[in-house]
Amino acid sequence: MGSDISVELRQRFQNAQSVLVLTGAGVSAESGVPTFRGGGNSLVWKGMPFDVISSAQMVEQDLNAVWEWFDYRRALLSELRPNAGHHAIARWQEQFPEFMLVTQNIDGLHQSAGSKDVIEMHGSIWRARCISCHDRYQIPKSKPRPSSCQSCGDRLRPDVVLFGEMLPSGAFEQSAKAASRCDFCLVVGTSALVYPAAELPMIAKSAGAYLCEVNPELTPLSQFCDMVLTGRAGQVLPLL
Ligand code: BV8
Ligand code: ZN
Repeated sequence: MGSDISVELRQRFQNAQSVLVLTGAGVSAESGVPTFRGGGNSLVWKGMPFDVISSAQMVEQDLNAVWEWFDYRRALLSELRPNAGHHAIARWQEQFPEFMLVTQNIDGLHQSAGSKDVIEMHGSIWRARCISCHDRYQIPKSKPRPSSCQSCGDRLRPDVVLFGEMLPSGAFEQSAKAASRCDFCLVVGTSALVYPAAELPMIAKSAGAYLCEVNPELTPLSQFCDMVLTGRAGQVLPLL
């Protein structure tokens, strides 16, 4: 890998006017955050596959189980730090006339690395939302989460987009708009399986953007990319 980031790729990136970066769980892997599907096995919690425990249906069925799963993940995350990949992306923020970071991750590590105006398509594990009045509450690290809504007293749920749920209003539209305007789209650490996030690189491609993927494995997106950098985010992104 190393220095064989082609001159062409580096030139295209450095001369880009409008950059869209889309990240998935892989960008946090080197920080110690388990990915969902990497390495062929999918994350399981108490015998339930990840897309069962992280689903709208489970919030209806057993909200306590959903909180147990998210409390466990927040406890894991509170010890973890952004890696060189997150920091490289944060450094790019001011280097282009237009720059947008869209993440599928809910871990908040991009913000910890200094990225601003991050579009969190799937919400944030560090926020809770009231199931009836939708009031939102920050969940401080290593502190117990608020138990009920201060406005209406109803129960809270993670402010995260679960399978079968709509994305935060405007998140997809804003991301899709950036995708249709960008001239360089970098897709880092995603298996490109989850929609509608996985549509973004294709929107960029059809709008004429140069599409570059960074992933140790090939994905369904790889065939559409102008450049596939087979490697880890923490290794590759600082080289860009
Ligand atoms: C919706 C929050 C519509 C929860 C998440 C059939 C066909 C098509 C679509 C569907 C379908 N059946 C159902 C759907 C819709 C579903 C979907 O897309 N399912 C897929 C799985 C088939 N989508 C939804 O439900 C979405 N909502 O569509 O609503 C709707 C319309 C009308 C009315 C109502 C609803 C909501 C999707 C959001 C779900 N929430 N997360 C939580 O975290 O608990 S998704 C979850 O998967 C995470 O957000 C994660 O980010 C996301 C995608 O996974 P990745 O980020 O790609 O991570 P993954 O582990 O898969 O891959 C890691 C990659 O990193 C690998 O490629 C690996 O090689 C690479 N890697 C590893 N190490 C490194 C690395 N890369 C770089 N460096 C490294 N070191
Ligand atoms: Zn409320």
